[in-house]
Amino acid sequence: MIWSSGESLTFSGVDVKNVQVQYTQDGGSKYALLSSADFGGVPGPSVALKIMAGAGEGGSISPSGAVAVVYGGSQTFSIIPDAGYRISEVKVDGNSQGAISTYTFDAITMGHTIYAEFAVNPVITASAGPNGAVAPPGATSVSYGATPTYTITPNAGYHVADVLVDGTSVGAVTSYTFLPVTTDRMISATFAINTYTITASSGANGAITPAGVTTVNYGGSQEYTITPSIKYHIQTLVVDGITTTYPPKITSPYTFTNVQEDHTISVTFAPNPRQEIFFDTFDLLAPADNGWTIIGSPDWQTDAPVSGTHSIRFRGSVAYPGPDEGIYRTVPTTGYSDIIVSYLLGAQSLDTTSEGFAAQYSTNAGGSYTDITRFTGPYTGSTTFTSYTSGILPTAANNQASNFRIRFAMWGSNTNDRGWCDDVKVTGIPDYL
Ligand SMILES: [Ca+2]
Ligand SMILES: [Ca+2]
Repeated sequence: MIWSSGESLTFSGVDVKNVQVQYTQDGGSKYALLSSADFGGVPGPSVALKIMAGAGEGGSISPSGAVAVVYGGSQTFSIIPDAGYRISEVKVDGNSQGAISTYTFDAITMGHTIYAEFAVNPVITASAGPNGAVAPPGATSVSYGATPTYTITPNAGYHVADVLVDGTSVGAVTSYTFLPVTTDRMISATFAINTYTITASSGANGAITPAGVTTVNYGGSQEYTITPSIKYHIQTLVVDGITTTYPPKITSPYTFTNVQEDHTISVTFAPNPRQEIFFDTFDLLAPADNGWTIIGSPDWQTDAPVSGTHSIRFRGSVAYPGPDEGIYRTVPTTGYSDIIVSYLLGAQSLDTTSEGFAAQYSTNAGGSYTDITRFTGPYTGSTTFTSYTSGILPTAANNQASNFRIRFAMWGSNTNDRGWCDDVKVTGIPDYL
């Protein structure tokens, strides 16, 4: 009701104890709370019916301050935390109401207080070492009691080495979910480069280096040196189950690059093929024109016996011991082993033990000779050419740059004592292809 100054007001009711009066003074609206003691006269400006609303650091309450309320009315307050804060407690008239976000005063008959307090939300601080990430990164404010999940992601070629939560290892995990978070927490991860193994092996007669298991970092390289034994070559190279059969002259090393998985490499070796080092059929050049040194006067002849168009004939003389006639030459065997000499020989009229015809070799530049084949009288063999092949000559014949010689020599009493040779061949096994 509205009344004017000077009017009298009558309140009727049972046991009226308090009446709030709103009145106008100096153009402003004011309130007075009248108690039974005041009935009969308004004692001038009086204490208004108010609710004192306040908030601590980290949030606000709305409305706030001295909130004028109507007697018998109601008033709702909202409690709003700032970002990163939460409501910790709301006290109404000094009594905790818990962490509530709204509170309503109903049937207000007296002044009240309401005060909200806030607390900082827990913060999870995440960090990552080089070569990986933890998400979400950095400091993240989380709701009180939340159970956030963190993801640990290594860079390509790396893996999680360890994850620490509050300084304690939880293993090399890629995901971690916090139990309800009520305090500040920390999570950190370290990463390590991936490593792979390369397993190398070889068959007999050669080696691969490094042999066995070698560890290589992600993206790394590893070179293998493949070394056949002397007189052998790489036959097959098997890399990750794929076989390459090498042509005889390829012995290159093998390199794995940008390693991103385990590998295997194995190699087998095969003997080098025997090769011709020297061959003279005497058909195109006279011996003196093909590097031979001549002793006496052997014939470069075309009449029988003959292989091809020409052969060499030796004859004895009265000047025993000889050799009366012969030819010899140096055959470099550098780079070759297991030397074998072959030739065609024939002889006749070797009647006495002082007559003979021999194929020989020397490993000391003619300082001494060793017989390979010798006809010594009395010899009744055929004058027909017969093929002869030495066994593998002693190791001293191997790799002779200038010392290895072959010689065909005749010892006889007269010119009827004869020997022939043709198709002189020296072969060896190359040490390396
Ligand atoms: Ca010939
Ligand atoms: Ca004779």
